[in-house]
Amino acid sequence: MRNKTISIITVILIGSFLSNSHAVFLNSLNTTISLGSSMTAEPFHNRIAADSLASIIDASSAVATETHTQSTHVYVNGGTLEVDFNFGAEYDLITFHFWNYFTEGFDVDDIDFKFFDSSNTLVGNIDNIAPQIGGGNPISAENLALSFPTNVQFINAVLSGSNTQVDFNNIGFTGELSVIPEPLANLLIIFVTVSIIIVTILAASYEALKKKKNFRVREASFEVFIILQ
Ligand SMILES: [Ca+2]
Ligand SMILES: [Ca+2]
Ligand SMILES: [Ca+2]
Repeated sequence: MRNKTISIITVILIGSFLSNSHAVFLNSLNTTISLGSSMTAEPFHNRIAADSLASIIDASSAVATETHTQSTHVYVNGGTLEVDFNFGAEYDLITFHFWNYFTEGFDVDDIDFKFFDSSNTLVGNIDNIAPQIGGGNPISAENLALSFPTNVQFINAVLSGSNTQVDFNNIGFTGELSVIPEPLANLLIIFVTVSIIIVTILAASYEALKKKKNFRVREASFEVFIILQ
């Protein structure tokens, strides 16, 4: 019974690992961000680059709100902002979340994305995304389900404003880990299946041996009992 339970649990665990169907919010826990190659070292208006970059990806969830202040916003006064994201693994992205500034005078008006897989090969791009202005202060995310390419590990993003003002609070993505390559998945399935068969055979042999031993002990006890009689 115990062996059957172990086999079932193993199959369920491997099945859920292979399906990778768990959507995750990608923020600073699983993402790093850096300035794009076109940027100067300190492009932000009143905050240092390290603090501004960190605050782009610090939303705790897609539904988190954030209050715009001089120490939470990300602000380029006169120019564009280019940033690079790295998720550490390939994801199939589902939703883009953006916390834009809440008036037209400073908000982001256009975003261009380039998507790359784990080998840094370009797998797609989405240009001219026009986000809405943020909904008041605190700001809530606008959620955009875009036609993302699959197997995305790196993103290059260029944000601009029609009046060269770029002000926003957060960027986030929701995605699922991309399916592991088929040859590797097949190997894993074969390995697990063989392991389960071996464990089941060994367990059955052990049970049989145990029964045989118990029978011999009972037989010996019976013989002793007859002699004593
Ligand atoms: Ca932030
Ligand atoms: Ca604007
Ligand atoms: Ca706008």
